[in-house]
Amino acid sequence: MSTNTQSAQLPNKHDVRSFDSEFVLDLLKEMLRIREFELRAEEQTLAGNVVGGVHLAIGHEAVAVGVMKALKSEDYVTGPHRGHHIVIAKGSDMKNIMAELMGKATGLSGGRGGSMHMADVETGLLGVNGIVGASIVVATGAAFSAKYLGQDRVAAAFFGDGGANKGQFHESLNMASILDLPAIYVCENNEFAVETAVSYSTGVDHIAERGSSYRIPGIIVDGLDVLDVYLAAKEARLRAVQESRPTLIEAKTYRFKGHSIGDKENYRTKEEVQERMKSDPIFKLKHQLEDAGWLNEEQWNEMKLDVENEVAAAVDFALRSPLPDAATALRHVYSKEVF
Ligand SMILES: Cc1ncc(C[n+]2csc(CCOP(=O)(O)OP(=O)(O)O)c2C)c(N)n1
Repeated sequence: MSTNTQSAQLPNKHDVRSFDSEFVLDLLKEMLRIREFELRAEEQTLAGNVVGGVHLAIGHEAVAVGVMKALKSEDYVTGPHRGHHIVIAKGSDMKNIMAELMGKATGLSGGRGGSMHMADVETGLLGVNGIVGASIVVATGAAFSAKYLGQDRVAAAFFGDGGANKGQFHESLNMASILDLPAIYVCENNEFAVETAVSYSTGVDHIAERGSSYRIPGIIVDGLDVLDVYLAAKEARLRAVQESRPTLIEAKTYRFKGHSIGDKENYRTKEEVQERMKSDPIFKLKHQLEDAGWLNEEQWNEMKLDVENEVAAAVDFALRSPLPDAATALRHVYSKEVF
């Protein structure tokens, strides 16, 4: 049960008390689960237990959690190479996600995809993808299929500011507009594509402005504020379901870690990162909850312990899991189905 009385008014992103307290506490826990997973994934990578490249999404938690809470479980989601937060927020089991990072048979994609290529059709996750821009195209196709089949579901694509400079972005938004597709395009603008600053690579001040070229509403949100992201995504889903029209959301965020583990980060200063970390989305919401009287130190410690235990169990499971049988290496390479 909620501890606050429900207001008949629409929630206000500046006032945490205009939301249901349990709902907001859940947002906090979801972000904490992602943060803890990422920190332990980094540790496991540095210990040599992870195969392939790993791109951490520390700083992006509010984007995935805010969008996913606005979606229904049957909705489709795609994501880019930086995707652990998306996979966790969509609802996949952390044990299988950690095992996938370690290339184990129990991994979400049977240990064949690694950090950048996880899919979970059961949860509607059509895959995170190492090809920059590909997530946008796949979600556009999923939105088309949902509309064509008359299903009451939408498709959301997550991608970076670099992804928004790829041809697929423009082709997809144009197609979604002319075909009236129930699609939500979520640009996680973390200001860099590897080492290239968005101000250097992008011909507009705000990526959301590009929506107008395709008659698509473009919404700018504070990607470090989960309530702001949630409200925009809710509006976008409503538009997708009621009007079958797409939306472009630009979430202004920042990645607190390097592009991938091992990045020397010569393109920005330590001071800049430290300054930006003062806007940590998790601590922002924690303070809002404390100010509202909905969270005290004891409850926070309990929440943290729960999350730490869950992630520790995932690491343990992954470490103990077997590698895939070498005899199955060619399985899934070719499809037997012919359409
Ligand atoms: C088609 C393609 N080109 C280049 C790359 C190499 N690459 C990997 S990540 C990346 C930058 C992506 O930046 P952005 O889309 O802003 O996402 P971010 O890493 O900032 O989350 C590039 C160029 C790739 N994976 N795919």
